[in-house]
This record gives sequence, C-alpha cells and structure tokens, in this order.
Amino acid sequence: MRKPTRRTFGKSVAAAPVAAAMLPAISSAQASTTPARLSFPQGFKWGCATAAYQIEGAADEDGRGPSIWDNFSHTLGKTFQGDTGDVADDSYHLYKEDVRLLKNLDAKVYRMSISWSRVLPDGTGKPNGKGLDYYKRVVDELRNNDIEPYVTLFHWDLPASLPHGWQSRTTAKAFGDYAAFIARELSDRVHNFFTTNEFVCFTDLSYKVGQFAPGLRLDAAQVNQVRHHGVLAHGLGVQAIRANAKPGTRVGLAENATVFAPVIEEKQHVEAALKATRQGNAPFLTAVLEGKYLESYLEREGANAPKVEAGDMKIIGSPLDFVGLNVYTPEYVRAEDSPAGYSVLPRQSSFPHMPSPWLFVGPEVIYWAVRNVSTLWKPQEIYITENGCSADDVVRADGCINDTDRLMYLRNHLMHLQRAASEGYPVKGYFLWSLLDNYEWADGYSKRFGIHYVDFKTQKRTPKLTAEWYKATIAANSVA
Ligand code: PNW
Repeated sequence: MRKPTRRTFGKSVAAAPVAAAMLPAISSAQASTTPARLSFPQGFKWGCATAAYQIEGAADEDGRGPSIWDNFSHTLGKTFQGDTGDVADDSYHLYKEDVRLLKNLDAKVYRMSISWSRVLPDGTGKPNGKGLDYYKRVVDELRNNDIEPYVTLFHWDLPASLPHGWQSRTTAKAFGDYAAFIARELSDRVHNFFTTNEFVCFTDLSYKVGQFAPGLRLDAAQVNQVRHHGVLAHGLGVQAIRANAKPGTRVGLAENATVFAPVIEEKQHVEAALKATRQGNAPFLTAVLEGKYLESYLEREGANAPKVEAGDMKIIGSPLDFVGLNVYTPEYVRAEDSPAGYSVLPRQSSFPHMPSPWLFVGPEVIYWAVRNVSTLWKPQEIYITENGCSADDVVRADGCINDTDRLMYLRNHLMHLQRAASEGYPVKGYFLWSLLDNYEWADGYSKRFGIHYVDFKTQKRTPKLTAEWYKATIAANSVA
C-alpha cells in the first residue's frame, strides 16, 4: 500500500461518513488555530458513581441491619489490615457535602446504591423508616441541585439474615420483594434504577474465589446455581419495578461484562471479538439479553449446569430500558481456525496496570464494550455505569493532588468513548468511578479510586487534578 500523503489522508477521512458528519462545523479562520474538539452528543449525561457500603459508614445507626460485608470485613484476615466500612466516607452524615462536590463539577447525574439492610434490616419483612428517610433526603438533595439520581438496588451488601445468601433461590425472591418496596416508596423521585451490580463479583468472586463476602469456595455446580440465582434476582427485580413503580420509571442493570477487543481492527478479528463476547459472558449478560443459556455453556458445565425452573429464563430475559456497563480492563482476542473461532491472548508481564493488579490499561476497551454489546444485542440505550482507576495519590505540601496518571487513564478512555458515540452507538451517559476515595472492598482503604481525595481521619474531601479536568470536560461536553 502507498504511504498516505497529506492529500490522500484527507480523502480517506472524508470517506468515513458517520465520523465526518459528526464533527462540529468550524470556519476556516478557526481551523488554523482551534483543534477539533472531541465532542459528545448534546444532552450527554455526565456524572459519578458510588456504592452504599463503600461510602456511607453509619453501619450501626438508625436501625440498619448487618450485611454480609459487615460480617466479612469484621472477620480476621479477610480485608486489607482488617479495614471495614463501619465509617467509610461517613456519607450517611456528610451527604450534603458530597452532593456539593457533584454540583461543583456540574454533574448531571449520580449513580448511588441503596443498602438493602438499611431499609429492610432482616432482608424481608418489616421496613426501617429511618433508613428509607435517609435515601429520600439524599435523593431530594440531588434533585434540588438538578442532579438526576440513578439508583442501584444491589451493590453487594446482602442482608446477613437471609439464610444461605445467594446459594438460596429464596434470596432471589426476597430481592424481588425489596425491589417492589423501593419502587413503591421512591419512584416518585427516582426515575432510573439498576437492579444488580456486577454478577461475577457477587457470585464467582464471593462464592468460588472467596475474595469477597461471604468468602466461600464452593464447587462448580453450587457456583453455577449461585450465578443462576443472581440473574434470576435481576429479572425478578425488573418485573417488580415494572409492576410497582410510577409510569415512566426506567430500569436496567450495571454489569462488568468481560470485554473482548480485537487485537487488530480487521474484519475477522472484529467478528472473533463478537463471538468471544457472547461466549465469555454466557452465564450473565448473554443470558439476560437473550433470555437463555447458550448450549455451549450448558454442554461445557454438563452435570454442573444450573438447575433452571420453568419460566426462569423468561424472567431473566425481561426487556430492559438500558444496559449499564462497568468498564475497566480489556481482554484481547484474535480469530482462530478452531471450533470456537477465536482465542484470547495471554498478557505479557510488561502489560501496564494501575495499583490494583487486575486493572490493566487498554483505553480502547470502552469503545469495544459499547460496540460489541450494541452489535450483538441492540439495547435501546447504553450507559457507562463505571469507569476509573486506582492511583497512588499523594497530597503535596501545597495541598495539590496531581493525579496525572488517572487523568491520562480517563482522558484516553473518553476519547474512545467519544468514538463510539460519534459512530452512532446509543451511549447516553458516563458515570465516573468514583466521586471520592472510598472503601475498596477487600483492598480496604489501600486503593484510592476517587477524583476527590478523602482524608479518612478527618473526612476532609479535596478535589484532585482529575476533578478539575472532569469539570472542564463536562463544561465543554468534550474531552478536555
Ligand atoms: C467494581 N476485579 O468492582 C465495583 O462495582 C466497585 O464497587 C469497585 O469499587 C470498582 O469496580 C473498583 O474496583 C470490581 O477484580 C472489583 O476484576 C474487582 C474487579 C472488578 C471490578
């Protein structure tokens, strides 16, 4: 192939119809001085995300019941230096301050979660009015500041009193009842719900690997059953919200699907990435968006496959208003002449990652997350429900936290997200993880993901450089 000259390069750009059509019109005078901005569609929803157990604290206050994360974090050796979410960011008391942080960014949306055992201390049965009131206060504070709340019903803090946790089908039913209760109580002021957050984390990492609460290591058949109860809970949650919420309430889920990026952007590898996406997410997102388990998954698991009752798959496949994707890290695939048609490439030891050892940096992951899911399942809307990274943040003598590594991570991801939006994929919003440093599960307070620094001794919040950058990005509606 001939090397592109400046002239032929210009032609090939003009020949890319969608991307070129989306570029803002610039006058020739401007053109020489102003670089083209990587703009997002008008009305794109910028925001931040958090989760209840990671920020609220007040674990014992106002009638909150214990969750499996309280028990787990209080068990010797389960979390970094025994860190717990007892106090966390104390957002239970400081929520107005946290809404101010959002307001200062000019965020349009906020993704927060509800602690199930704060509103239903036993998981089922008698509600706790004081717990519910807390969420009404938070939501009202957001709305008074023109910030739209997006509420996750389950972000891992399962009520401890539900017997056998996700091993029991009854827990999926209990989740449906809890979802119905929240829909009745809050849908006058919350119009968007996510059922569950990240199936693989509250099933596999919790019941197979043992890294998260309740810290079990079950066999394959039991783990598949736990997974089934997870997706069933999601489906029951969707139905409960549809049946009990005010008209116009919308529902989806927040899922960290494994994202497969083609190692080379060529037809055969792009197709391999699609195959890998379907197969690689078979127990979770594929089941939810297709309403069935793939034959290949059932065959592979054989006698260990989940026991499915009549009607389950229809519930699991309940239609959604949007799909939320939590995006952190890529897998790379290439086409292969094998029955599967693809292979996942192992990572070299030099592959860059952030302080969280699992958080490999490959910003194109966010483009392929949106594109693969859109191409395979055509959801009406997609939100990036989490994206962000840990970094070794240091407060300098002048008080500044110059998290240029996080800024690099975020900026590059947004450039690839902008590509997805400009090609017409239906990505409607972005929730940065996270508004502020918080309790990072088994890593305790040793890993910081916030764009605001939290001094956990004083609870003082300080914007990091990335908060300034994110504010500029939101203001320009384009990557700053
Ligand atoms: C997500 N992994 O968790 C969660 O939704 C958040 O609560 C969490 O704080 C955030 O990402 C950062 O970790 C994950 O090991 C935890 O691959 C672990 C993994 C992925 C996501």
